Amino acid sequence: MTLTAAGLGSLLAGCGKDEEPGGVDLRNPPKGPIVLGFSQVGAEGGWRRANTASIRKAAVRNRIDLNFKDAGGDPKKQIADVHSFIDARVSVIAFAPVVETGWGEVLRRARDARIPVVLTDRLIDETDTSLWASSIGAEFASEGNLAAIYLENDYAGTTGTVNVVEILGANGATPTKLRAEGFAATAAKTGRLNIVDQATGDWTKDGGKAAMRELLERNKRIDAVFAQNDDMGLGAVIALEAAGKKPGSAPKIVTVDGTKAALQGLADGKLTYVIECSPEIGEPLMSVVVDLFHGGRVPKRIPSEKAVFDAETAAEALLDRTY
Ligand code: GYE
Repeated sequence: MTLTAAGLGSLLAGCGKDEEPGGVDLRNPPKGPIVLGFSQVGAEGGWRRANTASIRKAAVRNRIDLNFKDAGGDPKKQIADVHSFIDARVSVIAFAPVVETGWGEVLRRARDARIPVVLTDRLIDETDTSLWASSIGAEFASEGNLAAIYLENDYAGTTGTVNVVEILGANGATPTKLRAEGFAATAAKTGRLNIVDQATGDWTKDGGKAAMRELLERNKRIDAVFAQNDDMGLGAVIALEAAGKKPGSAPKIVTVDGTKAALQGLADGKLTYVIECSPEIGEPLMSVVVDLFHGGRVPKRIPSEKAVFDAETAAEALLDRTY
């Protein structure tokens, strides 16, 4: 078993105020190998595939046995998968929740079995925050804030309201809720951006295309589109072009994620801005898993990277973007 520098560091450092203990008795340290039960949302698009690849690669690099299960977007299957990790007595459980609700019972069972839990990417709706040791992911409300700020800036020096439609991710997921809240909060501050309509695109390209068609039917004037992820935004581009529009300028389109396909769309002028939400959380996850396995303390919250791309910065980032 290899102990990474990060793992060793926090093992020796002891505990800070915002840190949570692992479920392990230090007087009786566990012996390797470390087994991580990881439950993934599914394979709905480019971001998710890159997230899975990052986790698989980091597990190999950190000599962690990965018991990987794909929930296929089904919340019931995902909870059953987490139960199966407890039955298998894995060392640590991590999961990216399909939806926020329904987690109390299985997580209390994991706690009783002294198996530490890490949330990745999304959050859950449980008031007892001791049910998980750490969470790693993006601040989704900030991504919504940034999308609105960049869009609004483009209209500086002009007058009148800007009609925006929103393409939402799947119901019940943290980024769907918080990206919408962040966008709406910033839009409400100045009143410049007028959110006239919303449709659900389920995170997929096809879903985004169908949602955009619906929005075009229902709304005479659309100045801008906020698509909550790249895949849906790229689907919207197809629907807009089919309707004779010029996506990227009329209407403008802002998306979130930062996949290669979206950066290419930006460089080609078909998208206006892309807010980055990095899927590469495999390494920080494995570092936390190693620390928990050894009974070390870990930060309760580990934020992931973000940035904003336009056509110019996208062309640069494309040179080394792998997903
Ligand atoms: O934006 C989307 C994926 O939870 C941050 O889920 C993730 C989101 C991401 O399906 O593309």
